[in-house]
Order: sequence, then C-alpha cells, then structure tokens
Amino acid sequence: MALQCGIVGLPNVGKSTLFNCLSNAKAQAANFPFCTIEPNVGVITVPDERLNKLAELVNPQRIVPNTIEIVDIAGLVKGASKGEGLGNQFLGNIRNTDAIIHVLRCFDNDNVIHVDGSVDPIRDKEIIDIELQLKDLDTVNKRIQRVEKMARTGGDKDAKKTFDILSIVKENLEAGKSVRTAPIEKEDFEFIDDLTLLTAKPVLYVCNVDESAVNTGNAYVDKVKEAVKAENAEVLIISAQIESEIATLESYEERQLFLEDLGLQESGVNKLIHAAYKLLKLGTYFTAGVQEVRAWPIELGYTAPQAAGVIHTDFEKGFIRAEVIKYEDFITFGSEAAVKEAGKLSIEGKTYIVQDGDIMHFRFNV
Ligand SMILES: Nc1nc2c(ncn2[C@@H]2O[C@H](COP(=O)(O)OP(=O)(O)OP(=O)(O)O)[C@@H](O)[C@H]2O)c(=O)[nH]1
Ligand SMILES: [Mg+2]
Repeated sequence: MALQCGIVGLPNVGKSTLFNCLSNAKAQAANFPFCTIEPNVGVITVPDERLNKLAELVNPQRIVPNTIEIVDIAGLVKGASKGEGLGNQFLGNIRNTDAIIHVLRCFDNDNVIHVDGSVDPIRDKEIIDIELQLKDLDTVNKRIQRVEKMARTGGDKDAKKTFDILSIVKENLEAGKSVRTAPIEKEDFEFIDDLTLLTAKPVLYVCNVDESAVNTGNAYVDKVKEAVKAENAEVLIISAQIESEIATLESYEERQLFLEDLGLQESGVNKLIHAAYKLLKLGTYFTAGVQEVRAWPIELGYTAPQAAGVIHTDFEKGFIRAEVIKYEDFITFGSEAAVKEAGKLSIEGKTYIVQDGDIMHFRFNV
C-alpha cells in the first residue's frame, strides 16, 4: 500500500529544495525555472513517537516505521493544460499521486527568479488551480460525450447517475472551482473515481517563507489563509531554506538546538509529513514482538482482516481472530503479558474496525 503525495507548484518556488529535506532521494534544486523535468520519487519515513516508546519496552531486534512515497514534480506554467511547457507530461505525473502538496512562494528575494516577475502566492495558486481544472474539464467533457447517449436513451441506471454527477462536476469546474468542492454526496464520488481527476485529490498548502516568518507567518501567508478558507485545507508555514539547513545537521541534539533558536518545537518537515499522512487518510497500527516492532498503514475504517491483509494477503484470507491491545494500556502495563494479566487484551473478530494506535496480533490459518 504505497501511497504517494505529489509536490506541485510554479517553477522555482522551492519544490525540490523541500523534497530533498523530506526524502531519502536527492533531486537537483537550483535557481532557474524548470530545473526539474523528470519527476523525482523518494521514500519518507513517518516519524511516530509511539513506535519508539513501544520499542523501548519490547527491545526488539528491528524497528520498522511507516513510509509514504513523495514525488517532486516539474513546475507548471500557464497553458500547461494545453501542453505548454511540457504541460501534459507534468499533469500526467500528478495524475498518479493520491494527494497534492501545493507549494506557494511566500518569500521575497530578488536573487531568486519568479517566472511571473513578482511574488504573489494568490495569483500563483490560481494559475495552478486553473490549469488543473482545465485539464479536468477536458477529461469530464470526454466522458460526458461517452455516457450522454446511454443516459438519454434510458435503461442503464448507472449511466444516468454518472451523467448527472458529471454534469454537476462540469458546472463546478466551469465556475473555476475544484472537483473536491463539488456539491455532490461523498459516496457519489465513486462514479467518477476512475477518471482520477486532478482537482479531486486532497490538497494541502505549504507557504514557503523566509527565516523571519517561520514562526508567525507574513502578509503573504495571511492572504493564502484567507484565500483557501472555503476549501477546508491545511496551510503549513515552512521555510524550505531553513529545513535544508536543518537537514545538514548530524545529531538529534544539534537539530533540537537549531529549532529552539528559531523558537520552533518541531521541524517543518516533521509537521509536513504528519499532515501528508493525514491527507492520505491513513492511520497506523502496530505489531510488537521481540523480532520486530513495526508500524503498519491502514486506511481509516479498515476491518481487522483488511488490516491483516496489509501484512500479507494470506493473513486476510485465513483470518480467524485478532488480539488487540490499546496503545495506552501497553504503555501503562509495560508488556503484553502484564496487559493480559490485567484483562486488557481483547479478542476481536472479522467486523472489528481497527483503531489508530492499536497493537495487533493476528491468528490465521492458511
Ligand atoms: N531565499 C530562499 N530561497 C529558496 C527557498 N526555497 C528555495 N529557494 C531557492 O529557490 C531556488 C529554486 O528552488 P528549487 O527547489 O529548485 O525550486 P523548484 O520549485 O523545484 O523549481 P523547478 O524544478 O524549476 O520547478 C533555489 O535556488 C533555492 O535555493 C527559501 O525558502 N528561501
Ligand atoms: Mg524542482
């Protein structure tokens, strides 16, 4: 279940700089537009304090954290939806992702080129939004042409429903609004799922600021927050420049001192990873044994067999039951045996919905 977040924005706004702080892979970051052409893919470790605490108690041979994939995508420009600046290829790279991190330049610096000649994150955001929306409109129109006749001649109920949903989505796009805000029921998004519309993907905004604004934000950030109010999206304030300095520090202590100097508790990168994990609608359960303490990703709402299937499909097929310990109980009692003794281990069946933080042990036969 490798879920992917794509970093999207205008050229030269700091996407690759941010990518390099986030992931194990290295992208070329430089002060010229279209530095990135081919997407860079990296793996991010999701920091989780609970995993470390469990490991302290169990003392396993191996600790395995959760990971997600991150893709650094080339900068988009006006006309991308019509193929401008290799637009089609770049938009295709976005299509493969599950969520979007939209980077907005919110720092002044005459030495760093802005493709549109001035710093204006609201204008920048609109340029990107419009290109993604135009591309979606294209996709939606094509599908409408295909289902229209079937919907009109009646008979096929699904075709009629799909047509109705597409019409609402189309109207929304033509009004300059993204698909994720379309006034349709949540479950009805299923009818357009296979179109993998770009603006249907969940989004969060990263305001790339300079050192002076990293704590409090600045006037640009205020404008961004105001502009996305109706979108119900998270806005993070991060300085890609500072994060890249933090990333060069070797020890945990050095990094903490650096953060304290800036008046920060957590690095921007950590904040961003947690926000991205949330954006992907993922939760975490753990397995804790002497060989390995490990975090596993689940989609929120997964049943016990589905969660078991993340480890191995055989676990799902042959699922018998799960033994579940709540994270807090494990910490309180200190070991699986002590938890059992206290009667806090529960046996759950096929319909159990796994909760974030559960420590699971699966019984199955193959
Ligand atoms: N002052 C300042 N410069 C930054 C910051 N973030 C990035 N830069 C600089 O901006 C330039 C562009 O950064 P990149 O990360 O390559 O930008 P990009 O968005 O990946 O650009 P493309 O790949 O061309 O789309 C580099 O020279 C960075 O050093 C920042 O927070 N502050
Ligand atoms: Mg780049």
